Amino acid sequence: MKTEILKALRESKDYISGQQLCEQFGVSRTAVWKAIRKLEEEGYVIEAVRNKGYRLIDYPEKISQEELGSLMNTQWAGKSVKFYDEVDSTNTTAKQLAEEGAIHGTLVVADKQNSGRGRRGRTWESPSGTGIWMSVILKPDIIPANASMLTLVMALSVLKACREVTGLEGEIKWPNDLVIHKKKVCGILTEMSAQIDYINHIVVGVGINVNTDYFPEVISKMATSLKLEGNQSYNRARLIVKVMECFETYYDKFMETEDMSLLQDEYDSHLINLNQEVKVTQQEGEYFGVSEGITSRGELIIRQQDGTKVLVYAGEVSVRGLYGY
Ligand code: BTX
Repeated sequence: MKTEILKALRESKDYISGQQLCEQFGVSRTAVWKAIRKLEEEGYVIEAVRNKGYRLIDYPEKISQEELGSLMNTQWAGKSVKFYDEVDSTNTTAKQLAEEGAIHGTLVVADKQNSGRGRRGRTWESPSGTGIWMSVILKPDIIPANASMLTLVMALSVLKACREVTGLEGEIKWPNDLVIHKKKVCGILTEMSAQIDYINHIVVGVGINVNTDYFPEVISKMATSLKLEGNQSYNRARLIVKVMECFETYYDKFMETEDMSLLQDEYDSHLINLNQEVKVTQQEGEYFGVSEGITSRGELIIRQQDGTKVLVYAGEVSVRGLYGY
């Protein structure tokens, strides 16, 4: 009820009367009043004027079930949202929910992660009150080999959403990082449960440093936040909603061809070190070459010094000069 009332207050340009809210949601005057009181306790500033009704004046910078539910205007991405104050990892929670039958597009968000995960067992710093730690559950009808491209689709979505909300221009470090001024502001972790030819579910986890002021010493040279780059705080719930809106659009484009054909040019235009020398580090060793952008399947094209073209599927491209090394 709180979510619906908040949404109605948000969408109304003028005062909205108690009577109108009662009729709209089929509840009593007392129920409306109680919901308004609860919202006020949570930090919403709601003006109440006799004979006119209620009007939302201000809202808190916090993420909550109601805040996300009342802001979300997407068709499917994040339409169903689960918010937690604290979890081990939103990817782990999302996987459990997916196994229990959560629908395609379900979004899991936490204010804090106790064991936020990066790739290959690395950790992801996820303190309370500062960042966006979230995972989207997807159940697409595509072959498992196409799933890893969804990391790229999400990278593009986060980049666009950050630009629209903050005006900051990020760059993509293939395949899964977003950097601003050569420091990491966002990481993406895509995990999948699949049979040989069938996907049970995919979880795309996103970590964005939004209002972080300080990082632990070990990552302080390589990490940044939107606040540190933009010199102001940003509303996390609004950014989450914007990411979901962008993701919905890009995902639908991805599904038209089930690859990056329609997104390739846009992705390349944001690729850090495009047409510059990069060092590719893989298990077998490392080599140098020029990054020439992605293929329609999301692989990174590297032109080696002898002219040979290599397609990088997995492994890590570390870029010379990036992070100061
Ligand atoms: P990654 O393996 O590419 O990056 C992890 C590395 O990034 C760490 O080893 C550390 O050096 C650095 N790092 C750790 N925390 C931060 C941070 N907050 N900001 C910048 N750099 C950091 C990237 O993995 C994928 C991260 C995905 C995180 C999301 S959060 C929601 C979801 N749940 C979950 O457990 N993981 C994902």
